[in-house]
Amino acid sequence: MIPAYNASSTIGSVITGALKHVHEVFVVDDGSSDSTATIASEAGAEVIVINRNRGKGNALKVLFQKAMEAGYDAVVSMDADGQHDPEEISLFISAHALYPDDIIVGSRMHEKEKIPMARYNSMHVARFYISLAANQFIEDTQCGFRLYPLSLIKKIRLTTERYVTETEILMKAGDSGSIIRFVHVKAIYGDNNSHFRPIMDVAAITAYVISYLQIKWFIEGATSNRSCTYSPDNIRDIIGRFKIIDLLFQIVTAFTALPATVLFLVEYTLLSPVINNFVIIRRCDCGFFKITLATHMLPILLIVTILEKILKSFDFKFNFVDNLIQWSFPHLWIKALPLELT
Ligand SMILES: Nc1nc2c(ncn2[C@@H]2O[C@H](COP(=O)(O)OP(=O)(O)O)[C@@H](O)[C@H]2O)c(=O)[nH]1
Ligand SMILES: [Mg+2]
Repeated sequence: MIPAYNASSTIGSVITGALKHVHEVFVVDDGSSDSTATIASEAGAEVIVINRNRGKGNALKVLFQKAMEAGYDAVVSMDADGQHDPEEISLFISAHALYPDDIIVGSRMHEKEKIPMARYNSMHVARFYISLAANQFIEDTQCGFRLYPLSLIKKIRLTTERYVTETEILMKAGDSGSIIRFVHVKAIYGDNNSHFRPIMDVAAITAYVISYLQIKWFIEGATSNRSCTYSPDNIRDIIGRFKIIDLLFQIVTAFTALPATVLFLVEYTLLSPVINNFVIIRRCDCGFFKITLATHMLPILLIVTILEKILKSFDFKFNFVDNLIQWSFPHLWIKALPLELT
């Protein structure tokens, strides 16, 4: 399944390539002003046209629905802009044969040098928190090249939009006990025209992840031996059903994130003799301290990033941000090995 928006120059070859590996390709053309829909159907895809642009998240929901109605057990999603090589679909299909119940995510993190540094850094920070929310280490949380078992998607209620939805799926699937594996895929960054807005979309993903974790840690902090907190009836999803309340909740949790992590740290430390709370964090063997420290680095990082940008415009070459990010967001998953497929 391919969500597409103004992708007329690449969509044809993506579909032709994909049809070598799968029987059918579904495309959602999302209010494109170019000939994406015509080219997609000429290339052999079934195209669903949405007249007004509603974003990648909505397109994915429409595509999941379509694939379920068509009776499929699993789907591969990929981008329309040529950043994913259709030849690599076979990697996902082989992985699915071994692990039919698990989500398989493409990971590009092994090709750091091919990814623009700002993008790589935001992916590194994102995976730190999204892995904590998903109860397991996920190599690349931002890659749209994935295989989803549809039985798993049916158990999740999706309340977010645009680029947040793919993050929401990983957190909710992992936090309800599913395993998320990865296969290595190529990192392809050419002169692509991205629709991703570096400030607005990163802010939207960050705010959702913070709001999700605060509810998760609130529940985990007060209960013993509980790692999975997600269900479609839990408090986070109830809030998510009301758009304005959800927005307010995300703003409040973003502004209270620093004191809240300190409170969780205290709860983690003081309650440990009585109950086995925060089990996943205990399994990471990192304690809550590193998480609290990392979270307090976020505003510092923002300031350093702005300073570095200003200095770079005067031709001073520094790499503070890169080093600070590697140091502040360490790999926490000592006991749980990354779920790579060999
Ligand atoms: N249907 C639909 N798909 C979108 C939209 N925005 C992005 N996409 C899809 O998501 C993919 C990734 O988006 P892109 O803007 O390239 O983000 P980036 O690759 O992360 O920079 C694109 O190739 C499209 O397939 C949208 O508004 N509607
Ligand atoms: Mg792209």
